[in-house]
Formats: sequence, structure tokens, C-alpha cells
Amino acid sequence: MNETLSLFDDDARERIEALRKEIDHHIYLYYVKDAPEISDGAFDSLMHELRELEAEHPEFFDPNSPTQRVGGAVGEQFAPVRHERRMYSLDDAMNIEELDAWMDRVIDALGELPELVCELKIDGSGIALTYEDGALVRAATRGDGTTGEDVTANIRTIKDVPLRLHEAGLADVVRDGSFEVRGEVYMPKSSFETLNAAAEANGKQGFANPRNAAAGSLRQKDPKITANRDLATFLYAIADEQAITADGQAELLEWLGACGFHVNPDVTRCKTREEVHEFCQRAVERRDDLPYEIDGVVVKVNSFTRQAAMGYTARAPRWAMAFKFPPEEKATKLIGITVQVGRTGALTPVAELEPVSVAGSTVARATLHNEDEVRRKDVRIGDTVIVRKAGDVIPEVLGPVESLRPADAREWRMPPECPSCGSPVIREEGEVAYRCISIDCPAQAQERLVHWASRGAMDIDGMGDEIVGRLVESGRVTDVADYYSLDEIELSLLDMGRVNKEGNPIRLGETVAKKLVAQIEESKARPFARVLFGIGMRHVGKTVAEAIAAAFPTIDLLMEADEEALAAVEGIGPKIAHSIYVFLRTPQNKQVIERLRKAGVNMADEPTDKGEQLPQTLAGLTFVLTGALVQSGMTRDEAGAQLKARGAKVSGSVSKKTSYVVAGEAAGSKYDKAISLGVPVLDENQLLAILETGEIPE
Ligand code: 3BA
Repeated sequence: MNETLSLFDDDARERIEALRKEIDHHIYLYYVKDAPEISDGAFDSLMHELRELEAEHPEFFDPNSPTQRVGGAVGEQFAPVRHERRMYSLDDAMNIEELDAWMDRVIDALGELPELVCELKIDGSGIALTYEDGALVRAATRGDGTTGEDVTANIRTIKDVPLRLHEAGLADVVRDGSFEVRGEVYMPKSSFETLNAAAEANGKQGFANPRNAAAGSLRQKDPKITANRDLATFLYAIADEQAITADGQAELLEWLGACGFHVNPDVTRCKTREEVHEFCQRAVERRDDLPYEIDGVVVKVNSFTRQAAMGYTARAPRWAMAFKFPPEEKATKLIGITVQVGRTGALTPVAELEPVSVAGSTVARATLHNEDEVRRKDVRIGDTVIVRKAGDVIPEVLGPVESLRPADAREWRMPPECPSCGSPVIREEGEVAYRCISIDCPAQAQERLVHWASRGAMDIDGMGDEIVGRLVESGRVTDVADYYSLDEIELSLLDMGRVNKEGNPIRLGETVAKKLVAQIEESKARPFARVLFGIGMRHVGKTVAEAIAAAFPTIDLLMEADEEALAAVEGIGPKIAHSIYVFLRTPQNKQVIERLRKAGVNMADEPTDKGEQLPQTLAGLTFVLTGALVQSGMTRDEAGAQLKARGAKVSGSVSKKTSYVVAGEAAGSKYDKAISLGVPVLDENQLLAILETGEIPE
């Protein structure tokens, strides 16, 4: 090689390396330390120089160069990543008593209360980052704790994630090669608000809370979208603590900081219970002032040796406990009470509130359940009311602050007419709900249409509230059979009721229309039980629909059944039987069913070959499945179906009547409940043996 050229190349290589180091350092100062040392302009010119040099010298490409954080090519999907070591869950203490009970257990196990470390519990999404020779090589989501998804390209775009680690930290790595650190990806509250405001301005549904926004942003197929989402991280764990010299959680956090990771500064070593209580109390008080959402405090035994002495349950370390905040409550003004009409005509009063931020999301509406509830709570329009929200659950109005009641506060009564169709409303004997019994109430029709397309029913992805609303508005769709005559062209032209900057109506568009038509087509093949659930007969939920489909596997058999025959099915009483019978004899409903059948919607279950029925060796036993079946890769539904084929019952909740709980990986509270009720727990291997032999082993 030419002498001068290679010297020139060496210069370029050195300059590139120096620029990368310098830029990494400024990114660290800005995003981790929150203490920038140079101006944006100076930073940009360093980046500019690096980009130019890298373009001239593609041979020095490095995926971990700061220029590579913008997000590369769009990926196909996320490859599964098996975590080298399980990512456990955390057990929850719902109050201070439960936290104290945990500290008692720690004392029992270790003979004294050891040093504890308190951390804020960031309400984000779990991640695992793998480094080799100090460079980021892979990033995965937590997933079910055993297997996550490869999100490396997306994680690279998060500015506070070091792509190359600081020398100071690497000096304390005992074994060379690779290690995996773990923590949380989160979205700051302000970024969450901005993102949702932008989504709403575009007529799109925002995320329910910052945690969902972080998880959703991490699972974008296009890393450029993730790059624009303003995500951040806090790291707090290592997969294998043998890999470093730290002797406990506090030193581990220091080491993570020395490596260049973003570590939450609110960490406290505690020697007494009182210090732990104090930390929790302070966290509750500071919650609103923090720029990110927290949902509790994590308390950990500091020493690694003592952690090892306590060990793990099937789902969580015994040496750590999450203290969960009590459901958040806020005061706000009750502006009005509106009435929502459900798909069965039930009328629900809904509190219209001055928007407040509660537990990570903005609450502007909350259910008031029924008129009796409104009476019992004595909430009046104009009142200041207390609103509560726990995690992901629907917000509720607890009651008024009577001392703040204005003189003109108004009592509310259920209107005598349906707000949608104006028909008189009735309240049936023994029922709390008022009901609109009109057969062609538009609000009911709309709800029925949304229900048909919903996930548990026919699962027509993309057919949500808004599009259904527009289809109803346009007059093109009035019942569920109308879905099946929609074509791509008319759907693409559907007026979305909004205008663009030029003042022209926004239409649904070809891409969405094409997807919807494909989804509608796919829905025709759903199992018969889903059709029965989707059609929306009163009192017929998923479980009842499955029971009916099992007893009457075709629509003809079902239409012929009288009330007695229906009531003979296990799980169906006279009330449900009556409701089904009446529904199927209503001419309007019969017509819709006929049109669905003609459109090709599945109206019969696969004929089960009775001759090949398996011996019913598990009859009389009830199983509950929990956790992931990672060895067989079966879903719980698939495993459940195989158990049922042998006569077993499969239930969703653990009780004294449960015969066995099958606990897969990352089993949750059902496992705990089984233990506390003394219900025997089987692992996946035992389940597989049962499915193979049909017998419960000794
Ligand atoms: N510390 C979440 N798990 C946490 C390492 C253990 C742990 C958490 C934590 C198991 C937070 C369960 C998912 C997981 C890494 C497993 C925290 C937080 N410590 N500060 C004790 O702030 N949300 N979550 N993540 N391994």
C-alpha cells in the first residue's frame, strides 16, 4: 500500500475515534448528567465533521458511533431473545403492613434486619442490555421474563444509553467478555403529554399512560419513530453479579453510574424499618413533582451474599419487595353527567370532569355506574369530587367534597327518554340499570357494531369506535352483516368528518381500507363461539358463548333449541336461556344471522368426531393455567383445550375447588394464591406428562 495514503487513513481513523469519544462525552453530560458543557452549535459542528469523515471512510463504520443513533432501516419484526438468566418479577406490598411483614420475613431468614436499599419504582418497561468488550451488542425487552424481543436498533436511538462504556466502570468487571445489565425504559411525563396531544390533533388515539407509551415506542418497526419519541432509561440490575467486583446493590448502582449508565439518583441505604418507612412516605409526597411516573418503591437487601441466602420463589426474589403506592386520588370539578347507551341498551351515567392528571393519565370522564350510585354518593353537578384511579383500571368517582359544594349544585336524575333515540326508558324488576328497549336505537347499534369487531369477538383489527362511528353516520352500516358488503373503494372514500389544511375532507384512504377489508374477510373464519359472543345477546359473555357452541355446534341446531334445551346446558340458567331464545326468534335478528351466513361467516364449529373422543380421564378435575409454557411453546388456550378434550374443566381463577394450578415461567399471583390455598402446583413438565398419558402421575 502507498505509504502516504495509509498515513492519511491513520489520521482519519484517529480523528474519527477522537470525535466519537468527544461526542459521546457530551451526549453523556447532556442526557445522563443533565449538565451540558458546550453549546448546541458547537455540538452540531462536531457531529457534522464526524458524519463527513465517516462518509468518506466507510471502512471505519461502527454501529456504536454516535452518528448511528438516528435509527437505521425498518426491521421486519422483533426476533425473540431468550434471557441468559431469568428476569424475575417483583412481589408487591400494597401497604406498609405488608412491607413490614416482608421485613419480618427477611429477619427470619437472616437473623437480623440487614442493610436495605430503597429505590424509586419507575413505571416503565423492562429492558436488558448486553455489552461485549464495552460495546452495546444487543438490547431486549423483558417480555415474560424468559424470552423478550430484540429491540437493539430502537434502543440505540435512546440518547442516555451508552453505546460504548466508560473505562472507569470496565475496570471493575471481573470476567472479560460479555455481561447484561437491566433496567427500565420510560417516557418523561412532559414528553408523554406532547406525544398524546399530537396524536389527538391528528385524530388518533393516544396512549393510556407513559408506561404504555414507552413500551409502544420501543416496539416500533421503524427505529426512526422510536428516535423521535424522547425515551430515557434507568438501569438498576445486572444479570450475573459475579461478573463485577461490587458486593451489593448500592455498589452495583455506583458501578452502573461509573460505566456511563443513567442511574436514578434517589437511592437510599437504610438500616432500620423507620428509615424505609420514611423513604416510602417521601416518595409518595414527591411523586407529582418528579418529571417521570413512579408507581412505588423497591426495597432490596443490599448484600449479594445475603440476597443469595434468601433466594427466589417461582416468580420473584425473596430479597426484594415493591411497595406499591395506594391508588391515586385527585379532586376535580364535576361539570356534568351524561348518559351512555350500551349495546344491550343499559344506560350508564358518566361523570364529565374538568380534566385532571391521575396515576399517569388525564381523566376527563368516569363511570358513575347507575342512578342508585349517584344517589348513594350524593354527587351533584357543580360539586368538587374525588376521583380515584389505580393503575390501569377505569377511573371512578369516590364522592363529593361537601364543604366545597356551591349553592347552585344540581341533583341529577336519569332522563325518562333514551338520549340517543328518544324512546322511553324502563327499569326492570330487580335490576339497577335503566334500559332503552328500542330495537333500532342508533347508540345501541353503534355499540353492537364495535363489540362485533372487538378483540374477544370477531377481532376485526382497526375497526374501532371512530371508523364505526363514521360508517354509521354515513348510513352505510347499520347492523353487523353490513360489514361484509363493504368494498375497498367505498371504504377508502369514507369521510372522516374532519378537514385538512386545504379545507378538503379527510378520507379513510386506500392503505387503511385495504387492511380493513382483509381483516373483515379473515373474520369470517372465526370459531362459532366467537360469532355467538359477537352477535351480542344479552347475558351471553365469552364463557356462555363457548358453552352454547359446545352444546349446539351449528346455528341450525341452536335456532331449533327451546328454552328447556338451552337451560339444560351447564352454566346456562333460565334467565340466559330465555334471553337467547327471545333473541333468536326476533325477526330482525334472524335476518341478520341469515345475511351473515350468506356472506360466508362461520356458523358451525368443526364437526368434532365423537368416535375419536379421548378417554375422559380428567373428568371432575379443574385446572388453572398461569405463566408461559416455554418448553412446549403452547399457548395457555391450546394447553387448556387439550385438558378439556380429556374431560377436565379449565378455569381462570384459583379457588379451593381448583384441583391443580399449572405454573409456567413467570407465573403470577395465581401461583401465590395456589400456595396460600394449598392447591397443588404442577410445572410444565408435569403438564406435558399428563397430556401425554392422560393420567395424573403419582
Ligand atoms: N428495581 C424494577 N426487578 C427492580 C432485580 C429485581 C428488580 C424489577 C425492578 C428483580 C423499577 C422486575 C423486572 C426486572 C430487571 C427483572 C427497580 C425497578 N429490581 N428499581 C430485584 O424502578 N421499576 N422489576 N427488571 N430484572
